[in-house]
Amino acid sequence: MLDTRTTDDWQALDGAHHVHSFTDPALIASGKTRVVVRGEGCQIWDSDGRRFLDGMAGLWCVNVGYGRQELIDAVTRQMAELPFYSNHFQSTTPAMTALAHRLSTLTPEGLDHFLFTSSGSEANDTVVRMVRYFWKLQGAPRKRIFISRTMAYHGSTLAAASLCGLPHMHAMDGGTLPDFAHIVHPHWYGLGGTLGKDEFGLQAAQALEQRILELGPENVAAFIGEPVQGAGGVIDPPSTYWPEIQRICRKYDVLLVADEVICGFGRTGSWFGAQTFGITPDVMTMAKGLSSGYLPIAAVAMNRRVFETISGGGHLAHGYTYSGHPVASAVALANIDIIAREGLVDRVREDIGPYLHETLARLTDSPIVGEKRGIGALAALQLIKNKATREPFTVEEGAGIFCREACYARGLIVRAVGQSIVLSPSLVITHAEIDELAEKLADALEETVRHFRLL
Ligand code: PXG
Repeated sequence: MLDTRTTDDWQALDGAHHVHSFTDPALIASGKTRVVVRGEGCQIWDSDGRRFLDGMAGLWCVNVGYGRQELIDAVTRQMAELPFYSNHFQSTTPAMTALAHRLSTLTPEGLDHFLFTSSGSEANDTVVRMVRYFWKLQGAPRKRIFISRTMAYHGSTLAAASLCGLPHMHAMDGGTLPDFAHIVHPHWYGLGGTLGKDEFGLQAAQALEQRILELGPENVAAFIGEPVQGAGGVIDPPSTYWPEIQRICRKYDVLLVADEVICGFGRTGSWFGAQTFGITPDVMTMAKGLSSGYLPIAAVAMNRRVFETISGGGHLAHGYTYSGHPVASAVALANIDIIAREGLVDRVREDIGPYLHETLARLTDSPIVGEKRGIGALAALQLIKNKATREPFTVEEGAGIFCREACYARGLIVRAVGQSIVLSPSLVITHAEIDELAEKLADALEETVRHFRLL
């Protein structure tokens, strides 16, 4: 049936009934909902027929681009054959077992066991339960504390929100749960002062050792971090950082958990961010690029030590109705096939990653751009009031949001994280699209410079 509703109709209905994620409800109530109706490659269209270049791949997730017939076919086939069966009580379906096997060929050495969930938040929540269970079975039940970082995003469920290092996430419902601690995030430009990058990377990692010693290693269960912090503003750490974090975790027998929800499936130029940064975590979570967002699916990967320990505990009192959902598993398998067949991981590392970063580096000539950071198909431009002193814009000045809106007005979707403009395009983005993105962004930056009278 042809739907004849207009943008105004959708906005009115939306304001009346729909509670949005990470949005001020007042904007929705006043009819400012953007109604997105179609996607193809790296482009999306709104309900007024306006085209946008999607610099965010949806929400850091549409790695293979929109409109892939192969994924639609995989869904249709699995729907017809078996739309649902669970993995509870000794059952499986071929799609979920095949996906677990396929993932074991892609993850770092030893991470061969997979527990499926439907979202990154559930995956990280699951990690909190599994890791505490692991230590209990290891005879160390006091090891319960999780250490994460400021500016981290790990999800919106209770435990995942406690893992986050974003003050507004904690402020909403009165703080974190017990047994969550945070250390500083490794952002050299913002926090490094006069230190060189490598030295700062080591210092930022050594904050973990200090915190473990303060809390007592006998109380610390795990450290969790995104290889590159995404929603916190695309913070790629100095190369000294992750190996030092790994050394400290091993020294105190603290499990190392990599949250690969954004970094997984090619985004940093390897299948997983851990591989890009040369570490082997004990546990990893993944979501988003696992299915390129076509259906909700996520996973927790565990190494042999973790898996064998929790297997020794008998009946596992954990699971979700949709763990390993066959249709989501089928689309994830087909998505991984596309990434592998089209060489998208190598493409990020050797082609579009370098091209994106070279192109964006030219924008640092702007008086408002203090730093370009990121790696592979993850990038950010830090907007700054005074380049010489690195004086930042305040939240009230809102340079980030001003520039983001200027990008939207030019048909480019970007994210503003604080006073940074963040990009995470599909891995199929072309050079011509990167040129278009940079042109629109340069223009939006110019408008922002004029608005804040920086010339
Ligand atoms: N870990 C990381 C690193 C994420 O980026 C999650 C976990 C949670 O995944 P789910 O599937 O439960 O959303 C995420 C999600 C933003 C933004 O502000 C980013 C995410 C979610 C919402 C907003 O860019 N990433």
